[in-house]
Amino acid sequence: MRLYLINPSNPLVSIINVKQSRWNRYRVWKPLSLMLLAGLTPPEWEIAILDENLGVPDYAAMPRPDLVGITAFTSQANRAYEVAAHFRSLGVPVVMGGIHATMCLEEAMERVDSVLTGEAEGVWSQVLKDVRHGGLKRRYDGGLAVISDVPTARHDLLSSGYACGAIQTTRGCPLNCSFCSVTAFNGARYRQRPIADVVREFRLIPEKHVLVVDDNLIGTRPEHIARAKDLFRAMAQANLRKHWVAQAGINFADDEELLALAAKAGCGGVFIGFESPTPEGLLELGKKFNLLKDRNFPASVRRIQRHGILVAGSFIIGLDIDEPGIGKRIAEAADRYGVDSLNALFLTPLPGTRLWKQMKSEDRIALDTFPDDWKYYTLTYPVARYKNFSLEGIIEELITCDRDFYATSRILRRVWSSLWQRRKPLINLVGNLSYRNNLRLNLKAFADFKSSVGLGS
Ligand code: B12
Ligand code: SF4
Repeated sequence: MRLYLINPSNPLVSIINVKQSRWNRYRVWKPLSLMLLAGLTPPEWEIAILDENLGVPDYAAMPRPDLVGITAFTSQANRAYEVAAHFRSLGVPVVMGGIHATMCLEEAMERVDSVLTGEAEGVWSQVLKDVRHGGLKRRYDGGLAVISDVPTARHDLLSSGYACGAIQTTRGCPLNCSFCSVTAFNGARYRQRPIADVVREFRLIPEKHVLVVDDNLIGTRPEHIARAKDLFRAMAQANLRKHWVAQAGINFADDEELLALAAKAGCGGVFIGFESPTPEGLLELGKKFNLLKDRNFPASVRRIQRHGILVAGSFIIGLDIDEPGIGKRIAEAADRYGVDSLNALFLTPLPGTRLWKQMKSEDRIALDTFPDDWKYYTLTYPVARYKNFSLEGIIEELITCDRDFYATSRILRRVWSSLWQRRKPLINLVGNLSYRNNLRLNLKAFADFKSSVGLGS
């Protein structure tokens, strides 16, 4: 029995042809869900994981599979349906799973043979049995898996073409930000994998650099932090020799022992969602957590960096309280906080989130020709009706934000300070130049976007 597991591309994101430049290997990330699904699949199935981000395969020239499994974030949904249509026209059954199919069940059910909502661990073997017996059901619901049932992903199946491996050590997030799909998918349940499983799996990752895909690496409560410390201790003890980056809350900065252990375990960088430069903005987004303990952001960032860990800061633009000039204000805040890089994104109503429900009820979803418009739900295009901005106006704010933060004088200051603090100056320089280079690509992408949504160029 032959199984194809497919990660569809979004041409607006996958502007990169990996084969054109070695550096592009650093800009594609492994689809861990498919590697994990492969880990759940019994050996009688011959599996190929096909990641369209490495180039779209010539499906017609490939042997006919017995089953196709497709994953998709919302931004990949319409390409997922195109791929599904191709295989269904050959009579091959197609199962879809992942965040988009879970949040937009009816839409997906109209376009594939079967949808698996929630997590696959508890039901995937049943799906495969049903396929063998010709009795595939229209819907399976995996709910939330028992965390110790998460198998080791098949790292051997996708070993070339990428600079970084991927692993997951926790699922979910204890917080509940209005714009985020994670709590919509997981409930507010935060689950931590057994430490021995994580260490064993780390050893199987062929790459030296690893993305830890957790939404919130350390959690919020004392017991979460204690377990994170135990994990880092075990990783350091196992002498894994991996360099990894992860996402964490700003509370990562609050515990010197945690930081020292993370650095010892190989942590080289952390993505932190600052979201808004004002307390009102944080309240609007449901991220009060960042305001606790009279937080001093520059001091927190500095504490993390002192352990040789780079900080990438993320902000959201287009809140109801944001006013013209917000782009400049975000760039100034990020500079003041001292982050090594800035990722500013448009407020985007993703299906299933509180923000989606609110904007839908207020008729504020601007790009709503679905599934086609899902391709713009990358957080890098404005897709809603923003309170104080036109679509053109908000694009200008984002361009100003990026131009200000990545101005040559600011890049040089950041690189100088990382050199002075012996904190990966080369990575800092390359990272900043790469973001700056993207600014040109973004201008082209915005011009194309404006003409396709009828705003002129
Ligand atoms: C790693 C990651 C990335 C990586 C992608 C790596 C990759 N190629 O997969 C990078 C950094 C590139 C990325 C980019 C983006 N991401 Co992202 N990302 C994640 C993150 C943190 C982890 C994904 C992961 O590996 N999870 C681990 C796996 C095991 O979990 P899983 O995917 O849910 O899979 C389980 C089930 O869903 C199910 N399943 C999944 N697929 C399938 C398929 C079949 C056939 C079956 C049966 C079952 C099944 O079984 C699995 C095991 O139980 C998630 C958050 C999250 N918790 O998922 C956000 C997340 C998926 N990303 C999100 C977003 C918004 C984006 C971006 C659009 C914007 C951005 N700038 O971040 C871009 C778009 C990329 C694109 N190509 O269009 C949102 C998506 C929401 C949505 N409705 O789509 C999430 C949920 C984060 C959030 N805060 O809301 N992302
Ligand atoms: S802290 Fe991050 S992962 Fe958690 S709910 Fe907020 S945005 Fe989502």
